Amino acid sequence: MKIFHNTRHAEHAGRQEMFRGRLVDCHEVPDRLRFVLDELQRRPVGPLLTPDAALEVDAAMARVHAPDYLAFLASAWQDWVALDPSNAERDALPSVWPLASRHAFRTDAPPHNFAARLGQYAFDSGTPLMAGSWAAARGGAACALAAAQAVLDAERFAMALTRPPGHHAGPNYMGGYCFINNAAVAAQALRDGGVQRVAVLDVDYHHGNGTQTCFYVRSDVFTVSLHGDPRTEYPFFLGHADEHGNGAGEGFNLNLPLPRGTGFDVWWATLQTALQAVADFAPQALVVPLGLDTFEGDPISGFKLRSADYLQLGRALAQLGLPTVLTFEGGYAVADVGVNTVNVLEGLKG
Ligand code: Q9C
Ligand code: ZN
Repeated sequence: MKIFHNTRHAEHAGRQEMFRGRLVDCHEVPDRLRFVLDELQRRPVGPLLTPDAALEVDAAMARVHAPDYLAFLASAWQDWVALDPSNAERDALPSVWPLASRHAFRTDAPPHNFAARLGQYAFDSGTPLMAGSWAAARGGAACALAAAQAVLDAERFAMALTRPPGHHAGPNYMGGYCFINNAAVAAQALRDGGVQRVAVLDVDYHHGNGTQTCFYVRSDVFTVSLHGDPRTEYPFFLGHADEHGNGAGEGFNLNLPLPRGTGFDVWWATLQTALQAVADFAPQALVVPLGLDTFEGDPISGFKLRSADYLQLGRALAQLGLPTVLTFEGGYAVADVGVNTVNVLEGLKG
């Protein structure tokens, strides 16, 4: 198993996120990835690599994200500081949104004001953007592309070990601690490399709204997500059981929402449904947005998985018998995220 890690991840280190009317310390911190790397030192599962600098990461991101969104991200920090020089000491968080066109706010007259532009491209105020966010997110996309390339080159398993995470980022928006959708970049890279059918099986606690949206009208990428019920859980506005895909994509999205408080037995039974759906699609490759926030000790989530359960998850994923790319998503019980992640990888390797 090849593991591509993002050497620039720590350049993204948001200070605070808005939560219910106040700023609280960020959950998505650089230590998360350090704990995984530390555990990989103790229990190596494969070589730790960095992506080849020759990989065409900008082209790969542009296959998933809109050009204006990528341009926004690339200059966002500089534009934030230009809005007010003292902003250099503060992370950027949005505070005004256009909602959707059905609410009669115009989308045909894009604002010049940076605070407005940030609101245009972000769906929550929990995703701080700072000086190094773009470099870190772009470095993560390179890891996703490298992992997809490794699988195209006949590696059975490859992981993009990177943060910030990606599965909440859509074609033209950030949110949920995510900027670039690494799983979508990997899935699209597999398609572009000649894989005809790709399945995405998202096991993060939160619905993979960004990935679902990237592929919602397509039949070549089947998206499945097993997550906390959006009626009570973030991201709230997508992830319901009746979202099956649209147009050519009808029947190629499956959501399996579960109530907050769900324990391993019910989660495991639901995972079997997800695995069967993936198998029925008969994909030639699999992408797994791997969130470890299903853990019982996670500070912001509500499932009750234990550390040993992640070995089982790894074994179950391996039984699909598919070339597999994993991306590192959520998981905020920082001291346990390394053990839980490497448990999945050990289970995969068998
Ligand atoms: N104070 C991922 O797991 N905020 N994103 C919840 C908790 C959003 C999670 C509020 C959670 C986003 C990749
Ligand atoms: Zn999550």
